[in-house]
Amino acid sequence: MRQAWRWYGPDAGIPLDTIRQAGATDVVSALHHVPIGEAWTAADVAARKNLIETAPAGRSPLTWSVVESIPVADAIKRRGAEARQEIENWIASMTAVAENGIRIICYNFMPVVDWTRTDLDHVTPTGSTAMRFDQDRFAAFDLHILQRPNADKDYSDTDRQRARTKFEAMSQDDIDDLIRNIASALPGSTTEPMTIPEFRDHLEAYAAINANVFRRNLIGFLKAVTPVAEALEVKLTLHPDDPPRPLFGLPRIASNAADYAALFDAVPSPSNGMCLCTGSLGVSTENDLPEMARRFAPRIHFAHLRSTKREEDSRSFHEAAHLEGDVDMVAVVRELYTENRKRSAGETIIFRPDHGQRMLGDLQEKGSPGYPAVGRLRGLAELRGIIAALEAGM
Ligand code: DNO
Repeated sequence: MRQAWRWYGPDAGIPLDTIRQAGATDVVSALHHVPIGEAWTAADVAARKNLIETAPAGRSPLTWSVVESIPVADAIKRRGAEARQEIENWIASMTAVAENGIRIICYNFMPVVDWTRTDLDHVTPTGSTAMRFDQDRFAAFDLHILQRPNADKDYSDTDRQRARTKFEAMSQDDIDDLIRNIASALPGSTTEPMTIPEFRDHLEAYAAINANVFRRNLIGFLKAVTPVAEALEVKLTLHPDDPPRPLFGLPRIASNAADYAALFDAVPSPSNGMCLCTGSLGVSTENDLPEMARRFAPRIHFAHLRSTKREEDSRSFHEAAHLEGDVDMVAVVRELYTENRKRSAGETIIFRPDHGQRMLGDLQEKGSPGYPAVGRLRGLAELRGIIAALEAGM
């Protein structure tokens, strides 16, 4: 399995040598500076590729093998008036990527908000910090800060009481922090940062879109893009919802095995693939990750490997160390490794250590939340250990 590292580009403070020293050979990157919905050009992709792949004398080569992500514009998700044009633009971006020899593209289809956390630096018992989703803080945001109409219907009396207590104990700084974490969009997010009034407008635009409609919109998108992807020999990998359940009353439709099965049935094209993100899917008790890895093995071209730990209330969770938490990582890697051995060299599954806790030198850096150098290096090292053991026949 090819080992990769997400790189946010030259200004993000992590030099390419970090990737080499971590032992990865492959890079996952995107043109984060291009506004969502604007078509990428082959020249722009080539410039980024040059930056990644032109190794200084004496350094080992790196390959940009996965694009994560080409964002899917909101108009496509809602099938709004601009949807056709936006799909054309998305296809143009995919073509620019393929012209540069990159054959795996990750994307997601989450409405209004992308991956969501309430706390970015929750202190763990080792002194490292982890990202966390605290259900009560989330509900406090929804009910008291966003003040979403009818939000109270989504919570029990006890939930609402707990959210109120949480909210009343918050300082203005806490509130600002929570707004930044949820509405301002985390790094790599493929949705636009929003003010609270914009957030409400966005939700309003989804008022008539339930899970069935939303799934139909995704299938419509896939039917439009997969024939071109096939011709370009590109694999599209849908990233799961994070967390894998509806938020803010919005539908989410890539949260479990049944969701993915429905998409593969509706659009059987071999270009319709999956990014197995164990951290996102692992939050739900209904997802058996080794079983999902086995069931969808031929569709998996890219994997995000990390673990989460559900907390007492079962809806809160934090990002655990890669071999801790609720995910049976050894069993998942074994499934991927087994699938990978059946494939030809050009078809290998690529994985990256997803996220990492902030530790050691990370704690002095102001890097991208979720993407510290040392925490990810620890994650990759542990995953490499599993692979080495499998390779040795253990
Ligand atoms: C968070 C990531 C997301 C993910 C996109 C995929 O760390 O998993 O940013 O890359 O949602 O489109």
